[in-house]
Amino acid sequence: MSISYSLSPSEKRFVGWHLAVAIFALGLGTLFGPLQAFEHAGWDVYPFLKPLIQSYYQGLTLHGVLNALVWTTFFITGFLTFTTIYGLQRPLKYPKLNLVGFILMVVGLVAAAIPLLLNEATVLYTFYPPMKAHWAFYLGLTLVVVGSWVEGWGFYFTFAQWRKENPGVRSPFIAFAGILTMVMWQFATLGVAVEILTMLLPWSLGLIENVDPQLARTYFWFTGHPLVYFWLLPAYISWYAMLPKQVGGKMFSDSLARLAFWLFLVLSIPLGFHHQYVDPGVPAAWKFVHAVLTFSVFFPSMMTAFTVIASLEHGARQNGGTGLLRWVLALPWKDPSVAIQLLGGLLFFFGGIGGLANASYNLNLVLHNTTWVPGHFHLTVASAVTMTFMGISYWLIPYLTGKKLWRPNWALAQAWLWFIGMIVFSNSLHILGLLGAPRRTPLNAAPYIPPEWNSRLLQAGLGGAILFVSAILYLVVIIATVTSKVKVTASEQVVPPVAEALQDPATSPAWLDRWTPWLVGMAVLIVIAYGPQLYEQISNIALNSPGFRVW
Ligand code: HAS
Repeated sequence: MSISYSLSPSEKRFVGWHLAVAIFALGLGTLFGPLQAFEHAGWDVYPFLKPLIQSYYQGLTLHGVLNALVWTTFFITGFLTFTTIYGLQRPLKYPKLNLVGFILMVVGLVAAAIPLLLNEATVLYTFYPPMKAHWAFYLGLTLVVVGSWVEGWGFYFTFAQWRKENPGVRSPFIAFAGILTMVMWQFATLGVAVEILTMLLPWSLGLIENVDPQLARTYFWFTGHPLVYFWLLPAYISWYAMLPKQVGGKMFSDSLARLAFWLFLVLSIPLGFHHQYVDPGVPAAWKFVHAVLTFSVFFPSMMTAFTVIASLEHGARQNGGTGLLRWVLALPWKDPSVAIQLLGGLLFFFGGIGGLANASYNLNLVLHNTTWVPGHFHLTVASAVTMTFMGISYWLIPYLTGKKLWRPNWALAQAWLWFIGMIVFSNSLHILGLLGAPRRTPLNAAPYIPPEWNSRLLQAGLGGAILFVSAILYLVVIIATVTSKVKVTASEQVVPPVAEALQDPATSPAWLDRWTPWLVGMAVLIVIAYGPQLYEQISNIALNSPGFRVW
């Protein structure tokens, strides 16, 4: 079924505002990335940024919060607004509710940004206590999360209305997958909501004196791990259902795509202890349970790899592609939106394999807290996810604004530079990690650097420089597109790419379109994997650590 629906001008503006905030955050946050890389290479510019930016750690916190939290959350809520409206081919049921959600997110962002910029919240993006930030930072983060929930409720009302009017009809994939992502996020963020509301906020306001850092970490990673799938699933929506159309093909299997999303719903949350393998307060048996569940979430990712590549191959063969692997060359590599997503997917193979190394307990003891970990997440969130979001923006922004993408060749160069820069950068971090270099450390200032790290530190600086050029190119292309005076003609209007499935989705099993069993499965698994430990840690709560300002 091809979709001919179009968003109204106000809906386009609404989605566009989400993207504007997201891209602004990316633009600002990404500036600090190369500064960290340059510091490693011995070109420390932080002393010159005073009094604006006080330290490496303030820069690192801004980088992590703006890129990992703000760029992603705003882009995703905007994109899911699009997939809900466009997928269901109907306006939001309560657009004002969604507007309230967005306003809450923006107010929260401003509230968190003030202490961040004033160096009052230099606690990195994981904000582990006992490092203590200004209360406005915690309040701001809470408002961003609550605002995204409110937007999610708007999607649910819209979906419920659609379902009422279309009983028995298979839900359109992009709307289904977007709403599922939001449901997962709403359950996942309960951890951080409890952490902030019961501990960090009252503590920072002076209502309680001390916190329990172990319990806080458990709450945090209840959210922190599924957070990575909240970033990834919108990219998967594009890979499963949009990229195939962009390459001239069809979605290889609607059923497999749905199954993968259901598995992510069930499996994303109950595995946070793989971030806490070294925490003394979590018993080994529970670390083992979470390790097993971590390896099970590998399956939907491999299903994704096979299904998406099958769709790409189908598309490439429609364009005359032949051979066992030569068909790859028949993909539209000149289209920047396609190329950047393919390159992001290729990097994700390596990020995923690194993730499996992290998840293996014995290896984790070697890798944890080394630069290997940022090496891993620059291939996942900063490559697969960010490159896909950039690729989406290369068609979505022209669609929303009615403007032509400015200089597609520049956008193509941007894609390849990000790819090359990330290979250089993440390779150096992975190797440095294996050599024992600690993460979150201004290595240039460390007195213990062995000579064998030097060439890799320089490599990190080089990668950072290439990524910096790519980021600037991205911003230039987007700003020039939005501000261009030239409107497209009717025949040049972008039609959002939504692929048809090879087989009619109506023939796929009905249980792949039923929410109850999967929601129950998710809840049961969370209770099994987290219930006993949460009970144990809460009943033995040790509020014994005062706050520290280590910056
Ligand atoms: Fe991770 C730490 C384990 C995936 C992000 N991870 C992190 C942190 C972040 C992060 C931000 O077990 C650091 C947190 C912090 O600050 O402390 N991660 C995994 C595992 C996976 C995984 C097992 N991570 C992700 C994704 C992320 C992300 C996705 C962001 C989006 N991670 C860990 C562990 C740690 C960790 C431990 C803790 C480390 C420590 O000690 O602190 C798996 O889900 C990965 C499975 C994925 C694959 C790849 C499949 C390949 C596909 C590509 C298809 C290709 C296409 C292109 C479409 C096996 C789907 C084709 C192109 C053509 C041209 C044909």
